[in-house]
Amino acid sequence: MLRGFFKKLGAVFSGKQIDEDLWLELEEAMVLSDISITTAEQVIGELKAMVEKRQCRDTEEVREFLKYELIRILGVEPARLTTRGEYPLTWIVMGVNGTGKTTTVGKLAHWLKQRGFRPLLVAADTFRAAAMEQLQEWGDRAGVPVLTHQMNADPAAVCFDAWQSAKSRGFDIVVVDTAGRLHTKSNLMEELRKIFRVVERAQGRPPDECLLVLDGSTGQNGLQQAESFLKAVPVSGVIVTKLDGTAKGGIVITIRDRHQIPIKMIGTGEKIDDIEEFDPRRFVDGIFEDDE
Ligand SMILES: Nc1nc2c(ncn2[C@@H]2O[C@H](COP(=O)(O)OP(=O)(O)OP(=O)(O)O)[C@@H](O)[C@H]2O)c(=O)[nH]1
Ligand SMILES: [Mg+2]
Repeated sequence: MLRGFFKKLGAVFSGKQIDEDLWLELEEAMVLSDISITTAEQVIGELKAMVEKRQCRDTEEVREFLKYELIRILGVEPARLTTRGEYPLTWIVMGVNGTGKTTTVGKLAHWLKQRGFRPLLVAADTFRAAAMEQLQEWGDRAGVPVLTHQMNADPAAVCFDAWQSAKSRGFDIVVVDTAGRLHTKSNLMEELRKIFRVVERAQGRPPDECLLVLDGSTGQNGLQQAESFLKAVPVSGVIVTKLDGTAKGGIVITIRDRHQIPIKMIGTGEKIDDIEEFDPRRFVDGIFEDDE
Protein backbone atom coordinates (compact mmCIF):
# COMPACT_ATOMS: atom_id res chain seq x y z
CA MET A 1 0.00 0.00 0.00
CA LEU A 2 2.87 2.38 0.57
CA ARG A 3 4.46 1.76 -2.80
CA GLY A 4 5.66 4.95 -4.33
CA PHE A 5 5.57 6.56 -0.94
CA PHE A 6 8.56 8.64 0.02
CA LYS A 7 10.36 6.64 -2.60
CA LYS A 8 13.18 9.09 -2.66
CA LEU A 9 13.58 9.18 1.08
CA GLY A 10 15.29 5.82 1.34
CA ALA A 11 17.08 6.24 -2.00
CA VAL A 12 18.81 9.40 -0.78
CA PHE A 13 21.19 7.29 1.26
CA SER A 14 22.51 4.86 -1.28
CA GLY A 15 26.14 5.35 -2.17
CA LYS A 16 26.40 8.65 -0.31
CA GLN A 17 28.67 10.16 2.25
CA ILE A 18 27.52 12.12 5.23
CA ASP A 19 27.95 15.71 4.12
CA GLU A 20 25.99 18.88 3.54
CA ASP A 21 24.72 17.57 0.19
CA LEU A 22 23.16 14.59 1.91
CA TRP A 23 21.31 16.82 4.36
CA LEU A 24 20.06 19.05 1.57
CA GLU A 25 18.90 16.10 -0.51
CA LEU A 26 17.22 14.55 2.47
CA GLU A 27 15.41 17.77 3.33
CA GLU A 28 14.24 18.12 -0.25
CA ALA A 29 12.99 14.53 -0.35
CA MET A 30 11.09 15.06 2.90
CA VAL A 31 9.43 18.23 1.68
CA LEU A 32 8.50 16.49 -1.59
CA SER A 33 6.81 13.82 0.53
CA ASP A 34 4.63 16.57 2.05
CA ILE A 35 6.47 16.81 5.34
CA SER A 36 6.51 20.51 6.28
CA ILE A 37 9.78 22.41 6.12
CA THR A 38 9.64 23.04 9.86
CA THR A 39 9.31 19.35 10.65
CA ALA A 40 11.94 18.38 8.07
CA GLU A 41 14.43 20.90 9.48
CA GLN A 42 13.81 19.69 12.98
CA VAL A 43 14.34 16.05 12.02
CA ILE A 44 17.55 16.90 10.18
CA GLY A 45 18.73 18.87 13.20
CA GLU A 46 18.28 15.74 15.30
CA LEU A 47 20.11 13.59 12.76
CA LYS A 48 23.03 16.01 12.58
CA ALA A 49 23.32 16.06 16.37
CA MET A 50 23.34 12.28 16.41
CA VAL A 51 26.03 12.07 13.73
CA GLU A 52 28.15 14.54 15.69
CA LYS A 53 27.68 12.81 19.01
CA ARG A 54 28.46 9.33 17.74
CA GLN A 55 31.11 10.35 15.24
CA CYS A 56 29.07 8.49 12.70
CA ARG A 57 30.50 7.78 9.22
CA ASP A 58 28.03 5.30 7.84
CA THR A 59 24.89 6.55 6.04
CA GLU A 60 23.23 3.28 7.01
CA GLU A 61 23.26 4.44 10.62
CA VAL A 62 21.78 7.79 9.62
CA ARG A 63 19.02 5.96 7.79
CA GLU A 64 18.23 3.87 10.85
CA PHE A 65 18.19 6.96 13.02
CA LEU A 66 15.84 8.68 10.58
CA LYS A 67 13.43 5.75 10.86
CA TYR A 68 13.68 5.86 14.63
CA GLU A 69 13.05 9.62 14.62
CA LEU A 70 9.96 9.32 12.37
CA ILE A 71 8.55 6.54 14.56
CA ARG A 72 9.19 8.69 17.63
CA ILE A 73 7.26 11.58 16.08
CA LEU A 74 4.38 9.31 15.10
CA GLY A 75 4.04 8.01 18.62
CA VAL A 76 5.70 4.57 18.82
CA GLU A 77 2.61 2.90 20.27
CA PRO A 78 -0.40 2.79 17.91
CA ALA A 79 -3.33 4.99 19.04
CA ARG A 80 -6.56 3.02 19.06
CA LEU A 81 -10.17 4.06 18.60
CA THR A 82 -12.20 4.16 21.81
CA THR A 83 -14.45 1.12 21.71
CA ARG A 84 -14.95 0.57 25.42
CA GLY A 85 -16.90 2.64 27.88
CA GLU A 86 -20.45 3.34 28.84
CA TYR A 87 -22.48 2.34 25.78
CA PRO A 88 -23.65 3.79 23.54
CA LEU A 89 -20.50 5.65 22.62
CA THR A 90 -20.54 8.37 19.96
CA TRP A 91 -17.98 8.86 17.23
CA ILE A 92 -18.27 12.01 15.15
CA VAL A 93 -16.67 11.81 11.72
CA MET A 94 -15.84 15.17 10.17
CA GLY A 95 -13.72 16.84 7.52
CA VAL A 96 -13.92 19.07 4.48
CA ASN A 97 -15.93 17.96 1.49
CA GLY A 98 -14.78 15.00 -0.52
CA THR A 99 -12.12 13.75 1.88
CA GLY A 100 -13.91 10.41 2.28
CA LYS A 101 -16.09 10.80 5.38
CA THR A 102 -19.10 8.81 4.21
CA THR A 103 -16.92 6.06 2.77
CA THR A 104 -14.97 5.93 6.04
CA VAL A 105 -18.16 5.71 8.11
CA GLY A 106 -19.22 2.75 5.94
CA LYS A 107 -15.85 1.09 6.41
CA LEU A 108 -15.91 1.73 10.17
CA ALA A 109 -19.37 0.14 10.38
CA HIS A 110 -18.02 -2.99 8.77
CA TRP A 111 -14.84 -2.90 10.85
CA LEU A 112 -16.83 -2.60 14.09
CA LYS A 113 -19.30 -5.28 13.13
CA GLN A 114 -16.50 -7.69 12.31
CA ARG A 115 -15.20 -7.13 15.83
CA GLY A 116 -18.51 -7.96 17.41
CA PHE A 117 -19.81 -4.45 18.07
CA ARG A 118 -23.29 -3.18 17.24
CA PRO A 119 -22.85 0.12 15.46
CA LEU A 120 -25.60 2.51 14.40
CA LEU A 121 -24.88 4.94 11.56
CA VAL A 122 -26.35 8.42 11.55
CA ALA A 123 -26.71 10.72 8.58
CA ALA A 124 -26.08 14.16 10.03
CA ASP A 125 -25.40 15.46 6.52
CA THR A 126 -29.04 16.31 6.03
CA PHE A 127 -28.37 18.99 3.45
CA ARG A 128 -28.26 16.69 0.46
CA ALA A 129 -30.60 13.80 -0.25
CA ALA A 130 -27.76 12.08 -2.10
CA ALA A 131 -25.60 12.18 1.03
CA MET A 132 -28.21 10.31 3.04
CA GLU A 133 -28.73 7.76 0.26
CA GLN A 134 -24.99 7.22 -0.01
CA LEU A 135 -24.75 6.45 3.71
CA GLN A 136 -27.76 4.15 3.46
CA GLU A 137 -25.96 2.20 0.73
CA TRP A 138 -22.90 1.81 2.93
CA GLY A 139 -25.10 0.67 5.80
CA ASP A 140 -26.70 -1.95 3.56
CA ARG A 141 -23.30 -3.12 2.39
CA ALA A 142 -22.06 -3.46 5.97
CA GLY A 143 -25.34 -4.86 7.26
CA VAL A 144 -25.57 -2.04 9.79
CA PRO A 145 -28.69 0.09 10.38
CA VAL A 146 -28.67 3.73 9.33
CA LEU A 147 -30.72 6.44 10.95
CA THR A 148 -31.82 9.12 8.54
CA HIS A 149 -34.16 12.09 8.92
CA GLN A 150 -35.93 14.29 6.49
CA MET A 151 -33.91 16.75 4.43
CA ASN A 152 -32.60 19.79 6.26
CA ALA A 153 -33.34 18.37 9.69
CA ASP A 154 -31.11 19.97 12.32
CA PRO A 155 -27.94 17.79 12.41
CA ALA A 156 -27.49 18.21 16.17
CA ALA A 157 -31.10 17.19 16.84
CA VAL A 158 -30.58 14.17 14.57
CA CYS A 159 -27.58 13.15 16.69
CA PHE A 160 -29.53 13.58 19.90
CA ASP A 161 -32.31 11.33 18.59
CA ALA A 162 -29.77 8.82 17.35
CA TRP A 163 -28.14 8.54 20.73
CA GLN A 164 -31.49 8.09 22.49
CA SER A 165 -32.48 5.50 19.94
CA ALA A 166 -29.16 3.67 20.24
CA LYS A 167 -29.55 3.55 24.00
CA SER A 168 -33.05 2.16 23.93
CA ARG A 169 -32.27 -0.33 21.16
CA GLY A 170 -28.99 -1.55 22.64
CA PHE A 171 -26.46 -0.31 20.07
CA ASP A 172 -22.83 0.11 21.19
CA ILE A 173 -21.39 2.80 18.98
CA VAL A 174 -23.15 5.62 17.18
CA VAL A 175 -21.09 6.71 14.17
CA VAL A 176 -22.08 10.13 12.88
CA ASP A 177 -21.46 11.13 9.26
CA THR A 178 -21.34 14.92 9.03
CA ALA A 179 -21.46 17.32 6.12
CA GLY A 180 -18.29 18.61 4.49
CA ARG A 181 -19.98 21.73 3.31
CA LEU A 182 -23.33 23.14 4.35
CA HIS A 183 -25.83 24.18 1.76
CA THR A 184 -27.19 26.80 4.08
CA LYS A 185 -25.97 30.03 5.54
CA SER A 186 -24.91 28.45 8.79
CA ASN A 187 -21.28 27.88 9.50
CA LEU A 188 -19.79 24.40 9.30
CA MET A 189 -17.64 24.80 12.39
CA GLU A 190 -20.55 26.23 14.37
CA GLU A 191 -22.64 23.25 13.29
CA LEU A 192 -19.96 20.84 14.52
CA ARG A 193 -19.70 22.63 17.85
CA LYS A 194 -23.42 22.29 18.23
CA ILE A 195 -23.34 18.55 17.46
CA PHE A 196 -20.55 18.18 20.01
CA ARG A 197 -22.50 20.02 22.72
CA VAL A 198 -25.72 18.15 22.06
CA VAL A 199 -24.00 14.75 22.17
CA GLU A 200 -22.25 15.82 25.36
CA ARG A 201 -25.58 16.71 26.89
CA ALA A 202 -27.17 13.41 25.81
CA GLN A 203 -24.32 11.24 27.06
CA GLY A 204 -23.28 13.23 30.08
CA ARG A 205 -19.71 13.23 28.72
CA PRO A 206 -18.07 14.50 25.54
CA PRO A 207 -18.28 12.47 22.32
CA ASP A 208 -15.94 9.49 22.60
CA GLU A 209 -14.21 10.24 19.31
CA CYS A 210 -14.07 13.35 17.13
CA LEU A 211 -12.39 11.96 14.06
CA LEU A 212 -10.98 14.23 11.41
CA VAL A 213 -10.87 12.69 7.95
CA LEU A 214 -8.02 14.02 5.80
CA ASP A 215 -7.38 13.16 2.19
CA GLY A 216 -3.79 11.92 2.13
CA SER A 217 -3.26 13.31 -1.35
CA THR A 218 -3.99 16.94 -0.50
CA GLY A 219 -0.58 17.53 1.02
CA GLN A 220 0.08 20.60 3.11
CA ASN A 221 -3.55 21.64 2.76
CA GLY A 222 -4.34 18.93 5.26
CA LEU A 223 -2.49 20.84 7.94
CA GLN A 224 -4.62 23.95 7.50
CA GLN A 225 -7.74 21.82 7.53
CA ALA A 226 -6.67 20.17 10.76
CA GLU A 227 -6.05 23.57 12.30
CA SER A 228 -9.49 24.93 11.49
CA PHE A 229 -11.24 21.84 12.88
CA LEU A 230 -9.07 21.90 15.99
CA LYS A 231 -10.34 25.40 16.71
CA ALA A 232 -13.91 24.14 16.64
CA VAL A 233 -13.81 20.85 18.57
CA PRO A 234 -11.25 18.70 20.40
CA VAL A 235 -10.13 16.41 17.59
CA SER A 236 -9.33 13.02 19.11
CA GLY A 237 -7.81 11.40 16.07
CA VAL A 238 -7.14 11.64 12.38
CA ILE A 239 -8.12 9.19 9.69
CA VAL A 240 -6.02 9.61 6.56
CA THR A 241 -7.74 8.38 3.42
CA LYS A 242 -6.62 7.63 -0.12
CA LEU A 243 -3.21 6.39 0.88
CA ASP A 244 -3.55 3.88 -1.95
CA GLY A 245 -3.27 6.54 -4.64
CA THR A 246 -0.70 9.17 -5.38
CA ALA A 247 -0.60 10.26 -1.75
CA LYS A 248 2.79 11.02 -0.40
CA GLY A 249 1.73 10.70 3.19
CA GLY A 250 4.22 13.07 4.77
CA ILE A 251 1.31 15.09 6.08
CA VAL A 252 0.77 12.28 8.58
CA ILE A 253 4.14 13.08 10.13
CA THR A 254 3.67 16.85 10.11
CA ILE A 255 0.25 16.77 11.72
CA ARG A 256 1.45 14.53 14.48
CA ASP A 257 4.57 16.61 14.97
CA ARG A 258 2.73 19.93 15.03
CA HIS A 259 -0.45 19.10 16.88
CA GLN A 260 0.10 15.81 18.69
CA ILE A 261 -3.15 14.47 17.24
CA PRO A 262 -2.77 10.74 16.78
CA ILE A 263 -3.45 9.11 13.43
CA LYS A 264 -5.84 6.30 14.28
CA MET A 265 -6.84 4.71 10.99
CA ILE A 266 -5.88 4.85 7.35
CA GLY A 267 -8.00 4.36 4.25
CA THR A 268 -6.36 2.42 1.45
CA GLY A 269 -9.06 2.10 -1.20
CA GLU A 270 -12.71 2.44 -2.09
CA LYS A 271 -13.86 -0.95 -0.87
CA ILE A 272 -15.47 -1.71 2.47
CA ASP A 273 -12.47 -3.41 4.01
CA ASP A 274 -9.90 -0.93 2.72
CA ILE A 275 -9.29 0.46 6.18
CA GLU A 276 -6.72 -0.42 8.78
CA GLU A 277 -5.41 0.66 12.14
CA PHE A 278 -2.48 2.99 11.84
CA ASP A 279 0.71 1.48 13.14
CA PRO A 280 3.64 3.97 13.26
CA ARG A 281 6.30 1.29 13.07
CA ARG A 282 4.74 -0.48 10.11
CA PHE A 283 4.12 2.83 8.38
CA VAL A 284 7.75 3.88 8.67
CA ASP A 285 9.06 0.42 7.75
CA GLY A 286 6.80 0.62 4.69
CA ILE A 287 8.34 3.91 3.65
CA PHE A 288 11.80 2.36 3.48
CA GLU A 289 10.74 -1.05 2.22
CA ASP A 290 11.45 -0.43 -1.46
CA ASP A 291 15.15 -0.06 -0.97
CA GLU A 292 15.82 -2.55 1.78
N1 LIG B 1 -8.80 5.52 -3.54
C1 LIG B 1 -9.51 5.84 -2.48
N2 LIG B 1 -10.64 6.54 -2.63
C2 LIG B 1 -11.34 6.86 -1.52
C3 LIG B 1 -10.92 6.48 -0.22
N3 LIG B 1 -11.83 6.95 0.67
C4 LIG B 1 -12.77 7.59 -0.07
N4 LIG B 1 -12.48 7.54 -1.39
C5 LIG B 1 -13.24 8.14 -2.51
O1 LIG B 1 -13.34 9.54 -2.32
C6 LIG B 1 -14.55 10.03 -2.87
C7 LIG B 1 -15.30 10.88 -1.86
O2 LIG B 1 -15.72 10.03 -0.82
P1 LIG B 1 -16.93 10.37 0.16
O3 LIG B 1 -16.94 9.31 1.18
O4 LIG B 1 -18.17 10.63 -0.60
O5 LIG B 1 -16.40 11.73 0.76
P2 LIG B 1 -17.15 12.72 1.78
O6 LIG B 1 -16.09 13.32 2.63
O7 LIG B 1 -18.24 12.00 2.48
O8 LIG B 1 -17.74 13.80 0.78
P3 LIG B 1 -18.85 14.93 1.13
O9 LIG B 1 -19.92 14.28 1.92
O10 LIG B 1 -19.30 15.38 -0.23
O11 LIG B 1 -18.14 16.00 1.87
C8 LIG B 1 -15.31 8.80 -3.34
O12 LIG B 1 -15.12 8.65 -4.73
C9 LIG B 1 -14.67 7.66 -2.58
O13 LIG B 1 -14.76 6.43 -3.26
C10 LIG B 1 -9.69 5.74 -0.09
O14 LIG B 1 -9.21 5.38 1.00
N5 LIG B 1 -9.04 5.45 -1.26
MG1 LIG C 1 -20.27 12.47 2.64
